[in-house]
Amino acid sequence: MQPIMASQWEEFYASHLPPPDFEDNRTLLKEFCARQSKVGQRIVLITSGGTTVPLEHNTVRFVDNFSAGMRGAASAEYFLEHGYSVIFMHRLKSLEPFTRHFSGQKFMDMLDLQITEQDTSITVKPDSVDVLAPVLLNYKAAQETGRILYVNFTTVADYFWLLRAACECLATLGPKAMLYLAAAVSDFYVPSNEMPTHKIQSGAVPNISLQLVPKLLSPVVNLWVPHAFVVSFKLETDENILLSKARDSLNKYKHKLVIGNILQTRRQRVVFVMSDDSYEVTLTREQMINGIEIEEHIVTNIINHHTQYMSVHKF
Ligand code: PAZ
Repeated sequence: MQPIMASQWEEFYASHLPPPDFEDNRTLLKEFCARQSKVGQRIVLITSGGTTVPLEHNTVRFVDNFSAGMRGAASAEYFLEHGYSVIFMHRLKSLEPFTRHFSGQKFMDMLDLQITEQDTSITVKPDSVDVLAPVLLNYKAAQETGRILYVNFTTVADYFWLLRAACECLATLGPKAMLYLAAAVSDFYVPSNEMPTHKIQSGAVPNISLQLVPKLLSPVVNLWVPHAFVVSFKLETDENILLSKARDSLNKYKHKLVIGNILQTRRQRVVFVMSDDSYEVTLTREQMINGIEIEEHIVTNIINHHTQYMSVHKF
């Protein structure tokens, strides 16, 4: 009898341990999905931010990428506004829904400090109330209704373990589950058995050999959540290949939708690629000046496709 060959993604799991907080996150994911499923909620799993590739087991140095997590964090807010429950699976310390509006010094600049002999108080500056209030209102609504779960990853291996665990929980929701894979996942990694244990010394130029990270879309679509509405993102820097790369990905993995974007223009233009159609979603200059975010339009468009998908795919 021929031995059964493990696929590349199976080998990746076999050679990378789960992160230390994995079992806790798995429990949180299970409980969250069970609660949302009980009340008939639609759930979107949003992946957001970049993964790191450690160069040492005791990691001092790692390979990273540009992703700030803006796409995922902004989209999470719009999905919540449309009544979805959200699993926000993000890179630790990348942008998060709601707090993203006040990153850096912005939050401090919104506050006034009054110190008297009797007491100390902090108030929101009058001209900042209009900015803070709507965000705070939406944040509190999401928290109080328990419609958002935050889980985080750092390395590409953490991402792998969390994604599979999230899919296991989402599978029970059938077509009501959506995957919105906006994270910028590393394409290359240093195999565990080729990685030094300790910090690479600075005396000599290291010779680092990278391997291809297996693509998870195949098990996601075929094994883990075969009934879910799966949306992936494709980032390129060369406009000439964007559409063909997006279409290649759709043809290969047979999921529902690929959203293509170009690094420099990703905040104002994306292209939706489906099996039978493709179209652009863009912001005008005026919309950008008025603070409209492209994620608002991306999310509205996707929800229309998801609703249509659910109407023909009963579970
Ligand atoms: O995180 P961000 O807002 O800075 O950028 C978003 C993005 C470009 C990472 C996302 O839209 C995307 O294309 N993600 C997939 C990248 C890829 O693997 O091709």
